[in-house]
Amino acid sequence: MNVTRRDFVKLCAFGAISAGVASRYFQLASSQSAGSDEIKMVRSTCSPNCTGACAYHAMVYRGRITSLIQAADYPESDYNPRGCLKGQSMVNLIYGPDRLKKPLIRVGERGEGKFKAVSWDEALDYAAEKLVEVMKKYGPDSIALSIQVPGTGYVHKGAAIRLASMFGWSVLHGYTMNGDLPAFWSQTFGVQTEEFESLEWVNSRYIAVFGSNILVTRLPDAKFLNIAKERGAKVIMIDMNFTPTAAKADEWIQINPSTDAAFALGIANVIINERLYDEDFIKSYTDMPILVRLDNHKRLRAYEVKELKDEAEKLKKEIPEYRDLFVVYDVNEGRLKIVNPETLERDFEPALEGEFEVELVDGTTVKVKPVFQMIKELVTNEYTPERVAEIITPPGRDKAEYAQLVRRIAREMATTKPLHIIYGASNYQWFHGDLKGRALALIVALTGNIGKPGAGISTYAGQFKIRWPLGMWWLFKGRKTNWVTYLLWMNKEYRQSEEFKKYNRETPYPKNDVKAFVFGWNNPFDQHNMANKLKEMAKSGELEFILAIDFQATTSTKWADVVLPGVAWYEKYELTATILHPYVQMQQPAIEPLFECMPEIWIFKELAKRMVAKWNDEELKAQIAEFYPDPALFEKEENARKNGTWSLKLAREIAHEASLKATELMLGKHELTKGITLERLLKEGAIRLNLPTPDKRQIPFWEQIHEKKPFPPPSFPAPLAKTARFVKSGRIEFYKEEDVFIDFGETLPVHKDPFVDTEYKVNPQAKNKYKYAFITRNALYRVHSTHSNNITMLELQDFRPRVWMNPETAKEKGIKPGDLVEVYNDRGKVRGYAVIDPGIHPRVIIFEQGWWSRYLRGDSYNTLTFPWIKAVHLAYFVPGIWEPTTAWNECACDVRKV
Ligand SMILES: Nc1nc2c(c(=O)[nH]1)N[C@H]1C(S)=C(S)[C@@H](COP(=O)(O)OP(=O)(O)OC[C@H]3O[C@@H](n4cnc5c(=O)[nH]c(N)nc54)[C@H](O)[C@@H]3O)O[C@H]1N2
Ligand SMILES: Nc1nc2c(c(=O)[nH]1)N[C@H]1C(S)=C(S)[C@@H](COP(=O)(O)OP(=O)(O)OC[C@H]3O[C@@H](n4cnc5c(=O)[nH]c(N)nc54)[C@H](O)[C@@H]3O)O[C@H]1N2
Ligand code: SF4
Ligand SMILES: [Mo]
Repeated sequence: MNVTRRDFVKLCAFGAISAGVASRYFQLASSQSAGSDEIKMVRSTCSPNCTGACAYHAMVYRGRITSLIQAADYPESDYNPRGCLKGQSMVNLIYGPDRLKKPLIRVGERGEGKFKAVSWDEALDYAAEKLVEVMKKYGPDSIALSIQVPGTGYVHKGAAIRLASMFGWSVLHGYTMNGDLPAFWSQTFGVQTEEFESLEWVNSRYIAVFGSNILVTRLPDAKFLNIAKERGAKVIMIDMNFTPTAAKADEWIQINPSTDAAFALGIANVIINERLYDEDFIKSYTDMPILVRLDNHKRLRAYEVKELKDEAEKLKKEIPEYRDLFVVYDVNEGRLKIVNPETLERDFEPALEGEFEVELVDGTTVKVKPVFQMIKELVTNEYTPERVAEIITPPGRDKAEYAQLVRRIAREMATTKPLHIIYGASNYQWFHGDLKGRALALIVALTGNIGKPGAGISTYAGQFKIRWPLGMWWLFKGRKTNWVTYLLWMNKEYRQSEEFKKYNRETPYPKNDVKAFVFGWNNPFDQHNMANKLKEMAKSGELEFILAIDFQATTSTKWADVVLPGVAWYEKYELTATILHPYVQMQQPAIEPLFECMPEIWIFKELAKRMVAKWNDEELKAQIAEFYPDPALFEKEENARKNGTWSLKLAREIAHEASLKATELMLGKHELTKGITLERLLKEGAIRLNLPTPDKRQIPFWEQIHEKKPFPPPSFPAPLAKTARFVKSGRIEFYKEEDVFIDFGETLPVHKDPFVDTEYKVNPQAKNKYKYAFITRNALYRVHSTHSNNITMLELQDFRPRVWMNPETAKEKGIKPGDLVEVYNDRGKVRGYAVIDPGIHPRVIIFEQGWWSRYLRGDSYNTLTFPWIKAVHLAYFVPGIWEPTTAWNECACDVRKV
C-alpha cells in the first residue's frame, strides 16, 4: 500500500490489500524504488521462537524499515494489541552490525570466526560437495539437520525438511532438544500437548500457575490473567522464586525445587478423602474404574477373564489394533464388564473402590483393584498434607502452616470452577517433569475440569505445533523424514549403557553416528545442552562438516565451515501459527533482503539441486524441478541462468512466488484450514482455524467430553495409530503398565526428589559439593539468544549478565550485590554479576539463558548442563511426542566470587 507521508495518520484502521498473488509481490517491489517519497506499510508477524506470533506493521520509507508498529488488527479485539519491546526494536537486528552480508567459507580454525566472503555459487557448490562426501562415506543419515520448532514458519523450515527427506538425513526434533516436550501429555492423554488459547483464560475462576513466568514469557497474553482476575478469578502462582507473575497473582506459594508432584498429590489426597471429586467425570473419561491385576501389575484384559472371553474375542475384531479391551466391575449388575475403547458413552456403573477376585480363562484366580482405589491408597499412605509439607516446605518456613495450606488450596481448587492449571516449561524441564505433570493432570481430572470453557491444564512452551498436516509440502514425493533424538547424540555413554539396551524399544540412531551438522533458526553452540561437547566435536573433527544458515553472525555461525545468509521475517513470505491463539497468519516482505541475503526456500532448493547432481539417485535427478512447489518456477530460474539473465533479484522474486505456492499447497484441503486461502490471509491478516468447537474456540478435548469421542485427538503429523497406542483404553490414563514404568515404580504419578536419579547417582560426592539447583529461566530481554545483541535490550540490562541468589547464599559465600561471580560444577562454569534477592529460594541459583558467549567473559551457561535420559521416555518413539527430552534444571551447581 502506497501513501504519502501526509496520509499516514489516516491509516490507523489499515488492512493490507492484495490484488492477487503475483501482482501483490510486484506491486510491493515497485514501491521500493529508491527515492520514492512514500511510506509503505506492510503487515507481517514477529517470529522468534516466542509463542507471541505478534502481528506488526513495518513502516517502510525509501526501501528501509523506519519503524515497527503493533498491527492491532486481530478480528477479536481482545487480542489487540500484541507485541513487546523486542519485537518493536527488531530493526536493531535487521540493520545491526552482526547482519550477515554474503556467504562465508571458513579460513581459520573452527570457532575462531575467520571466514572469506564468497559468491553464492562457490559457497553452495562447496557445501553440496562436502555433504555428498559425508553421505557417501557414512550414509545419508549421518547428516543431522536442526531447524528448531516449525510454528515460526512452515514454508522455509518445511523446505529444509523437504531437503532432508529427499536424501534421508536425520532430523533433530527441536521440541525435545529444547526440553519443551511435557512428557506427561503423551503418557496421560495420548497427545503431544493441547492447550487453551489465551483468550480462554478469562473464563476460568481459578488459575493455578505452576512455574510458568507468564508476565515475562507470555508478554502479549499476560493481560488475560489480569482480565480473569477482574472478572473474579483467583490466580495463584506456585514457584520456588518470586517472579513478576507471582507479583500479579493473588497468592505466591514458594515450594522447594521440583516438589510440585508432592504438592499435587497432597491436593489429590484432600480431594479424594473429602470426596470432593467429580465421580461421573472420572468414571466416564478416565481409566480410574479400570481393573489392574495385583500379581503382574498389568491391567486386566477382557480376553483373560473366563466370563468375558467370548465377548472379548468378538469385540477385538471390531476395534483398531492400537486399542485394547479392559475391564470394570459394574455395581448395578454385580459383574465384570468390558470397556469399549471406541466411545466414552458409558453403559455401566463401575466400582471405583474395592478389591475383587477374578477367574481367569485357565481356571486360576487373580486379585484386581480399580485404578482409583490404587490412587486412593497411594495418596492416603504417602501424601498426607503433613508428609507433603515435609517435602515442599522451604527451609526456615513453618511445616504445619504448609500442611494447612495444602488442605486449603485443595478445597479451593475442588470447589471453584472452572479451574485451569498452567504448568510451565521450566517446571517440567526436570528429570521427573513427567511425574509432576501426571500429578497435576490428576487434579483437573478428579475435579472434572477438562474439555470445558476455562477448565483444563495447559503447558505453553515454544512455537512447536504443527496445527494441521503439512506433509504435502514438507516431504519430497513420497519420501520420509528420519527423526533422531538430540540427547542420544550428546549422550554416547547412555547409548552404550545396559539401561538403554534393556528399555529402548523404538528410538532410532544413525548407525555411523552424526558426522555432519546442518542448522538454521537456532544457535546451538550457546543454546543447546552440552554446548561444550558440541564445540569439542567441532574442534576434534568428529563433525566433518558444519553448515549454518542465519540472518546474523552468532556464536554458532563462528563454528561453521560454511555460513549461508538467510533472511529475517520482514524480508520473506512465510506462514506462521502458534499455540497461544488459533490464528493463521502470513509474514510478508516489507523490504528487499539486505545485501546478498536470500530466502531460505531458495537456499535449500539450490543445495538440493547441487547435491542431486553429485548423488547417484536417478529418480531424484529426474524430479529435481519439483523441489519448488511449482516446477515451472524452478525451470524459470534455470532458464535465466542458461541465457544469462539470472540475477539475485530475479531469484528472490521466484523464491517469493515459490513461498506463496508452498503456502497454498499447505493450506490445502484440510478441515482445519477450510476457507483459509492465501488471498484472504494477505488481505485480512489473521484468520482463525476451523476448530471443531463453538465459535472455533481453542478448548482442548471438547469433542471427547461433549461428543464422547475416545482419547486421543490426533497430534499432527503423527498418524493416530502411533499416538492412540499410548492410551489403549481410549481414556485419560493415570495408570501406566509398560514394564519400564513398573520397574521404576512409576505406574502411578509419584514424587521423586531431584538429582537423586541423576547427579547424585552418577557422583555421590556431588550431593555435598553441589547443593544448589542451576535454574536457567527465560529472560524478558531476549527470546532465547535472539536479541542478545539488540542494543536497546542490552542497555536495559546495563550490558550485564546477572546471577540471582538468596541473601543467605550470598552471606555464606561472601558475595555482595554487583560482585562478579561464577556458577560452576564439574562440567563447566558461567559468569555474571550478583543480584541478591530474598525472593530466590535458598537452594537455587538463577542465570537467565540466552546470552551469546561473547558477552559472558568465559564459558556458556550450557557448559554446566547435561543430557540426562529417562528410561520411560524410551518406551515408544514418536518424534516430538514420545521421546527423550532435555531437563535443563536437573543440574546441580555451586557459586563463588571471582
Ligand atoms: N521473553 C521471552 N519469552 C519467551 C521465551 C524467551 O526466551 N523470552 N521463550 C519462549 C519459549 S521457547 C519457552 S520454552 C517459554 C518458557 O517459559 P516458561 O515456561 O515461563 O519458563 P521459564 O521462564 O524458564 O521459567 C518459569 C518459572 O519456572 C520456575 N520453576 C523452575 N523449576 C520449577 C519447579 O520445579 N517448580 C516450580 N513450581 N517452579 C519452577 C522458575 O523459577 C521460573 O520462574 O517461554 C517462551 N517465551
Ligand atoms: N540452559 C538452558 N538452555 C536453554 C533453555 C533453558 O531454559 N536453559 N531453553 C531452551 C529452549 S526452551 C529453547 S526453545 C531453545 C532455543 O534456542 P535456539 O533455538 O538456539 O534459539 P535462539 O537462540 O533464539 O536462536 C535462533 C536463531 O535463529 C536465527 N533466526 C531467527 N529467525 C530466522 C529466520 O527467519 N531465518 C534464519 N535463517 N535464521 C533465523 C536467529 O538469528 C538466531 O540466531 O533454547 C534452549 N536452551
Ligand atoms: S518477541 Fe514475541 S512477544 Fe515480542 S513482539 Fe515478537 S512475537 Fe511478540
Ligand atoms: Mo522453548
